[in-house]
Amino acid sequence: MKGYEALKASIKELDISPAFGNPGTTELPMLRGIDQYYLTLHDSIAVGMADGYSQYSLKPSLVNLHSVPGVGNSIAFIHTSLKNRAPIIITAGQQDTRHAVYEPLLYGELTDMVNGVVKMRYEVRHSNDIPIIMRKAKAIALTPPMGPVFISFPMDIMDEDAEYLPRQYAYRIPNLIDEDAVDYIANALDAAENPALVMGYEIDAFNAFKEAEELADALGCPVYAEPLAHRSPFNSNSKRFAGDLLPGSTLINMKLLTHDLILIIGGGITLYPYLPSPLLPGKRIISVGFDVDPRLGETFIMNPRMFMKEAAKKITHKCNYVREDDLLYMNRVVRSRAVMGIDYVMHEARKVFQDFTVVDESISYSPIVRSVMGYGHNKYFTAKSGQLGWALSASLGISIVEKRLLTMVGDGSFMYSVQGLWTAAKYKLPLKIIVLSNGGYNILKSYAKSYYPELETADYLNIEAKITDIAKGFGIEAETAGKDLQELKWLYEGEDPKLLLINMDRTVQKMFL
Ligand SMILES: Cc1ncc(C[n+]2csc(CCOP(=O)(O)OP(=O)(O)O)c2C)c(N)n1
Repeated sequence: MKGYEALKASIKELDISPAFGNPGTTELPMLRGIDQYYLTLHDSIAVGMADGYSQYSLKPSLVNLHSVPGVGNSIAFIHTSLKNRAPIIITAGQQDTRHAVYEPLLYGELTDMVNGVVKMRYEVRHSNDIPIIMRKAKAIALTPPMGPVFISFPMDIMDEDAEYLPRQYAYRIPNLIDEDAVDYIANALDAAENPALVMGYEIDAFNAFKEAEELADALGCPVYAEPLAHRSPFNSNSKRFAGDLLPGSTLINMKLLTHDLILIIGGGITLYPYLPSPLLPGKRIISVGFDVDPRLGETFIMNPRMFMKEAAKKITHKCNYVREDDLLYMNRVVRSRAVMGIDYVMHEARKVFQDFTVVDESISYSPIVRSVMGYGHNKYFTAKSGQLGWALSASLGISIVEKRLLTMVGDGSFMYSVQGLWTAAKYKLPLKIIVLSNGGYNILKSYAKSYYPELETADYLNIEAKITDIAKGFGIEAETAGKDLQELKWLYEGEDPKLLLINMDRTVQKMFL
């Protein structure tokens, strides 16, 4: 057996397909070992595609990048996959080791390039090591908090003789539970006067919605979503759901002012922009999950689903929080109809795409997209890093396993990975894309309005592009919505990839303090 055949055997043994990539000559030796391959027309899109696929299916997938140029082009996406806790195995071809000493074309220190953005990095030195490092790579990618790993494959090693010793491979999400810690936390909840729950992405990643609601009902207290959750943190239809925390320290402090104990489960606190107040002064904060943050307070590493199941049996009911109805909702919808505001657009979009999974990069519209479309298992995804271009790329990957998928992107965001449309057309991936067009970088204008008013009208914050023509150029059907948004039904029909452009109100709202 040769090195590339050992790679093939490992991929089969570990069930880590498909592969997403953009190849070069350095990858051709290893590509003989990879069967199921999706081509993307920018290297980084392959990483986003794998990220979406693997987060949705909780199954590692492969990325194949082209040595220094491909890895370099993809660093922001790899960083996003680390933040997103996406279990992906990133590979790249490396120059032939027999002349590496001359630093030939395409040669570079690949493992140094990915330093800080992956959980493990390794350059294969001997073909016998391929199956061994692949086993380790999968295990590390899947160990919570999950994330990307990187392996570099020098060209010549793929044609060396390789030994492959088959092994039985098993992986289970750890059912870790610490009974003493559960008692300790249950006592803390009992001693608290007015506790609050903050839940994060692990509720979705480990499908713990039932246990989360049972715990919230047992306590009777409100559940807030962690700020900028990148996937669903709670069932938003529950009467205990108190909405998203915003990512500013002052705003969080105000929201949680009346609570003395904050129990964070399966997530954390993401901040932006900087606000001068310290975070949650005087509060007792306890975090539970696989991905806990000791900067916030006491931490306990446990499977969050198992923890909630056990804790719900031990605590006493103490509050009776029930979310108030949003009585002004229809008022906002009607008022925004005249100007094509986001409340109207989302009200109409929800009627058609209610039970779809949403991939969101709508930026300034995101708080409303989240609240109208709602949270549930595998129902909402966005990038945790703030990087643009992710949503279209991730949607390509998710659409391999989920046909009912709606991608909501801003016109600015759309342009970062626009050639992803080619991949959608080539593989007939059932994308339904809504581009919310306001002619520029609205969030930057809004930020400027609050902090740097002289920049609000800067011309470089405006962008105009013929988005429907661009989509058609890649072979995607595209329409522009009229005032009554009838085209949403057209977008819904069939399984071909389609794009709908909605020309939005261009007023710059004051979104920041
Ligand atoms: C890769 C990358 N480049 C630049 C930015 C900075 N950035 C953040 S939001 C934004 C504008 C997004 O515009 P759009 O998608 O149209 O949404 P809008 O703000 O108009 O709602 C930019 C350029 C970023 N986050 N990521």
